[in-house]
Amino acid sequence: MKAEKKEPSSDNTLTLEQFQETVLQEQLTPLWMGAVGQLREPHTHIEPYLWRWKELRQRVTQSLKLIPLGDQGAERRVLTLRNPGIPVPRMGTTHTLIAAIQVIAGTEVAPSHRHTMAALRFIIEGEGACTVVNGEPESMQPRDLLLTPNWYWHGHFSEHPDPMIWLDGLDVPLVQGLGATFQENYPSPDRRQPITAPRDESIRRYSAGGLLPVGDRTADKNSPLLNFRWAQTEDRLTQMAERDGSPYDGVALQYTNPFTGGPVMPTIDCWIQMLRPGDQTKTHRHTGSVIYHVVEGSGWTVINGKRFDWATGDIFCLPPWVWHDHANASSGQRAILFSFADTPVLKAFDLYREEAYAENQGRQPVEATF
Ligand code: 1HN
Repeated sequence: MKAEKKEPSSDNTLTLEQFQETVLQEQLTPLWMGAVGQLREPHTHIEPYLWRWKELRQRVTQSLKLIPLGDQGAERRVLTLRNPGIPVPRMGTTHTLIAAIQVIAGTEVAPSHRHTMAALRFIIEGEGACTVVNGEPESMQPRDLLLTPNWYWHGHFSEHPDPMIWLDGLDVPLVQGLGATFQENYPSPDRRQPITAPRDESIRRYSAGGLLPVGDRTADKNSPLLNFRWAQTEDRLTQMAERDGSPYDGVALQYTNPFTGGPVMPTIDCWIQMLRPGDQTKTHRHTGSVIYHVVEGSGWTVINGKRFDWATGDIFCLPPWVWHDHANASSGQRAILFSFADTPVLKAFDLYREEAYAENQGRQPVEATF
């Protein structure tokens, strides 16, 4: 007779401990073993962190000499900023977004490609470079915001000996997490897309905000204005600063899609904010993660009790649902922060929440410095 072998899972003499141990091996997690605790409020492996411009600039400048662009080198000369909570070689400045620094110079060309990740570029320094977006060259000037939405062809070229350095922002970890990453190269032998539109045509057509060309309205969720020039942004900030300001954000402006009034791209919201001399905001927290770039000035941001002092060029990240407030360190100079966030995604699915810090006159205590 065949010896009868009893499966442990069918043994009704199992203790609870044996049961739990056994089912864990079977890829089953009893909800009563603590998993519910993870759901009471956001838990994240993302840490607040700050990258200093002095160091970033030095590294990106070194990369200019070490790695060529093109077939014998890199497709893009990019250093991505990896959060300490994310293991190598994964990408992530937060759990949904990445920031990166890119440089091109001389007569270099970064070949055209397209991908399902949405991208933005905030220009930091240099001159004489363009991004070609779906056949239209967008000229880059310091502090401009350029857009390269999901599945738009894009490549870069330089026409000036000096390096052009910019901040790239993309929703790479979000799209990876949703299992929707696709990328393809432009299908021509030299991988350069033909130029089919006048340079900066999107500025000509769409930068006046309230006045839009009849017949151009589309159902596209992406802003048709692909370059928000700094001169206009700064003018609006300066005018708003005379009277307005939020207790949590200072003088904050959202870059918007002129047709919808909504965010510039469906997954990424972009802001510019000014902290006037001596401004110090109150503390709040919200769902959604944010990456900040210091455009000008110096100050600090307190994140869950830790103070991060920043100066021009620095980049820092804010994990979701952390207490934060900002201050301008100067009593004479303005401070300006550019930021991008995943908030449109949260808002689209009714997951956006915001909470004010109640104690201590609305400002969290500082317990440590970065
Ligand atoms: C990318 O395609 C660009 O097109 C820049 O310039 C940075 C970072 C991660 C993944 C793709 C670009 C990027 C990127």
